[in-house]
Amino acid sequence: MTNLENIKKSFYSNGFVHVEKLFSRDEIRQVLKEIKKVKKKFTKIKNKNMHLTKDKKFNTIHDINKFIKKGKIIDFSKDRRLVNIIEKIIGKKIALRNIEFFLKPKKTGMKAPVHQDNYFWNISNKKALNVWVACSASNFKNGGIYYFLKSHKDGIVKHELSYQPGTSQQIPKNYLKKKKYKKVYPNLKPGDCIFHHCEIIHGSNANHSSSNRIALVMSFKNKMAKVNKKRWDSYQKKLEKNLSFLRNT
Ligand SMILES: O=C(O)CCC(=O)C(=O)O
Repeated sequence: MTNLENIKKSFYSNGFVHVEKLFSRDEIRQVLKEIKKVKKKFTKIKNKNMHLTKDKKFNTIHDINKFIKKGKIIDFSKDRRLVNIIEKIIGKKIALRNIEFFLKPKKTGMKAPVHQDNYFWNISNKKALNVWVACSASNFKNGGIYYFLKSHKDGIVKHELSYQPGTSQQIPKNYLKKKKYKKVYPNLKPGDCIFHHCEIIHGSNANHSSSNRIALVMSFKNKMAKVNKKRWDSYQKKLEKNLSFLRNT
């Protein structure tokens, strides 16, 4: 079996696959420099795509691809090493959906509530995934991403408002209690990537540690994959409810 076939097999069996050292430390340093620049830009423009911690540090910034059109981060989204893996998993001809930063600063970085990405994306044939690029170490201690193993096999689950910034909906605790999935915390080094299925249940804890946990997240879909319009519209209303709650607190 080729390496790409092993990656695909692991992805569909577990719901995610951890690929070590896909990018070099030097490439990650370049990305970190760009992240700094984007943060500066967002400090000036302030909009609904960004969420701050209680001590006013950037926690998440979404829709980065609407604000930057060139540079190392955009190059990453077209990088052959990445594209080969994505095409093996969801089929040829892929489209970038979104680029986000999950910056989770030390001490005050906020949790990402437990969710499934496809609850937000509404892609009917599920030919979509997230690429989670570690730009720092990421593990159990510093609020690293965690997964409920094989949970993508059970389809979309009911969510409720999270009342949290950055990830507006969450899966109720009693559902997870009933299902008894195995919860795993991958241990990533800078340059490692995770490719995760759009329906794997996942989240991350607050970062109380003394080290930042920085991730660049890019989502892709197969070009032919269609968004379910009715579900999309219904989700937009739920998103607005969460945003409105946050605006008024
Ligand atoms: O990085 C995190 O803390 C959460 C990221 C996430 O939810 C995602 O990549 O879908």
